[in-house]
Amino acid sequence: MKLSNYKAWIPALTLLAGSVIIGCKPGKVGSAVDEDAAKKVYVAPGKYDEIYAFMSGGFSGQVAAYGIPSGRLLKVIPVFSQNPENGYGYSEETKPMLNTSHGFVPWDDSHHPELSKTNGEDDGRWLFINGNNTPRIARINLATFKTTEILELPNIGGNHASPFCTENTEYVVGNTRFSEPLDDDKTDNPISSFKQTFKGAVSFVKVNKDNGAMNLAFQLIVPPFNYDLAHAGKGPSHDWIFFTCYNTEQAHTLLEVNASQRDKDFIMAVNWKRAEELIAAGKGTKIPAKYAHNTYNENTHTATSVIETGTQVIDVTKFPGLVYYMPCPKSPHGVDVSPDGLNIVASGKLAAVIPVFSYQKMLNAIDKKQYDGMVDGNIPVLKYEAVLHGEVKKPGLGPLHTEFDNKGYAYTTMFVSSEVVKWKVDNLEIADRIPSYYSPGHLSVVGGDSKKPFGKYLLSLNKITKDRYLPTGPELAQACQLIDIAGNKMKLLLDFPTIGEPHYAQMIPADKILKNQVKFFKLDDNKNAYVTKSEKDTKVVRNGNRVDVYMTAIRSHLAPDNIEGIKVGDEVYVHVTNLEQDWDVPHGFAIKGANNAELLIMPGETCTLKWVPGLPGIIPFYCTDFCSALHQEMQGYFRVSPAGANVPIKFSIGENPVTK
Ligand code: RUQ
Ligand code: CUA
Repeated sequence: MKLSNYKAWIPALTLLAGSVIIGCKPGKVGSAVDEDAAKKVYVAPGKYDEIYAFMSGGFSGQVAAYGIPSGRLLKVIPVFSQNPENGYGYSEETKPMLNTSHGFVPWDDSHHPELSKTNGEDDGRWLFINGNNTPRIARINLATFKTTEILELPNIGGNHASPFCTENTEYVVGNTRFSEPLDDDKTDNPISSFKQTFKGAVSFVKVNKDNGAMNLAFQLIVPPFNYDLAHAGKGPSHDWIFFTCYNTEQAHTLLEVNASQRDKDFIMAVNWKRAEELIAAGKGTKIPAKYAHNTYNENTHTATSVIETGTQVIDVTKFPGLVYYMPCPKSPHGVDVSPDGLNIVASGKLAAVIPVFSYQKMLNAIDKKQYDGMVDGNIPVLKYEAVLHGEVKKPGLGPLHTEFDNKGYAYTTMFVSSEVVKWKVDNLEIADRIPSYYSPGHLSVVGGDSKKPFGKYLLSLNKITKDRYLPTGPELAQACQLIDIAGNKMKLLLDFPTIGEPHYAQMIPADKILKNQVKFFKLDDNKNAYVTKSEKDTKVVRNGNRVDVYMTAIRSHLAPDNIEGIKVGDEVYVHVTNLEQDWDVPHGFAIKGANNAELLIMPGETCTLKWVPGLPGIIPFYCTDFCSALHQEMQGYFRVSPAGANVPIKFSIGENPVTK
């Protein structure tokens, strides 16, 4: 496609002029916006947005928070990737967050942000997100917008169907995309032994309801398919969680062809309550496993990484009533549960219809043993017709994901036909469709996977950008579109670019987040092992070739700011405590030539930069965050002497006479 509809952004420009026009090029639907679109996304200077959108950064490994409806980027929250902007994964305090059983892994591919839920509603406490590649689940504290816990998951490859919360966040659940032999299978298995030796594993991570702490409670060993996505039941279906599986062909090569053979794959329905009971009754088997569990303590401002061993597993083929398969056309991707918990919507990438399964009919079919064969000998496959509520006919091409509003409608993305389709859940009739540019993957409605959707806005998270923005070389900006769903007809409001790949997003009314905001950390509560609570306590301590610098930062100086006696090859740890006790006064810290990022220290926090000076000389350091009128004066010097030198440790501030 050539760059032909650059006028798409004209409406945004007209905002500046305070007037509104239709930014429409004749014949180009892609540029058509309603007359009042500009007004609807315009958030006046100094005003807050109504909604937070938490968007996964996809292959950036991060999460970003945006204001909706403006589409303004508010913050990038580092999760699985090092972030030099604030030293996450570079400072001594945060490095342990990225530890795994494979060692330090400073990147991942994050797909699904999931807000914690109470009674099936988003409660605004935590945001979970999966790391796909080296399987992990992270928890972000939404009071501080910091990642506070990362739990690795053993026995799986590709933590894609993850992390999905049960109705009260009893568990966050993840399932394997790439089935593989269990970690303790030490056989040198050939890949061709897929059907015999590969396994799937569903991980149930227990979440402490008071503090959010995660623990791997148990794993269910399931047949080796590719498990793609999940959603837990709610209300009547509270006890169940549903997964899509593709590659029920069990191919291990050229899946494009070989995993698209069967007309129907499966939805896997798991009764997690029953699994919990089996574990409580001692039916689990303990198997060896090794996985990292990393926790960031908000009082010490320090992360610790523990390698946990062992996990409890249940082989689902041994316990009837635990797992059922429902046939589902064809290579299903998303699976979504309606707000009342009664309908399960599956989106088959290659399917011509959207099947909607009835929870009640599923129970009846189980009751009456309406089976259509077994998987692995004794996992029942329920009859398609017996469990079907109905099919949405002619929805479009390439359905991927569905969310719901507060008026009984569902919205489904169509990847191939590039549109969002609105349909009524009770009669399965299509109510509206709107083009989306281009090829939407996920969509997000405010509260759209919860028991009480808020509605009003929908984000279409698009995979292909083409001509939507000014070109930026071979790689174009990532594309996201805001759609107004308040009325009968959907209306395109805004295009805005995002970080990484905007894989999925969850949106929540801002007041649920605002009320918990931490404005600064109390210095009195700072329990960091290297905290310095006042300037008079600053010091520099040598211990062999290790030097600890206890430094403070306050507008507008770092103390001490003249440090001598450092030698080439020393391991220098600079522990900087920000003494400020006020909102929005971070200080930064950087050292010339340090093979490291900067630190960005929040008020009341302590952060540590490790530096090994390689050359003798005078080395400046400074505050990197423009904190005050005299920010540019916030600087100092190290004197680095040759390795064998005899210069004693000496540190000071304010000893130099002011030059007249
Ligand atoms: S999947 S584009 Cu990684 Cu969420 Cu559907
Ligand atoms: Cu502190 Cu600039």
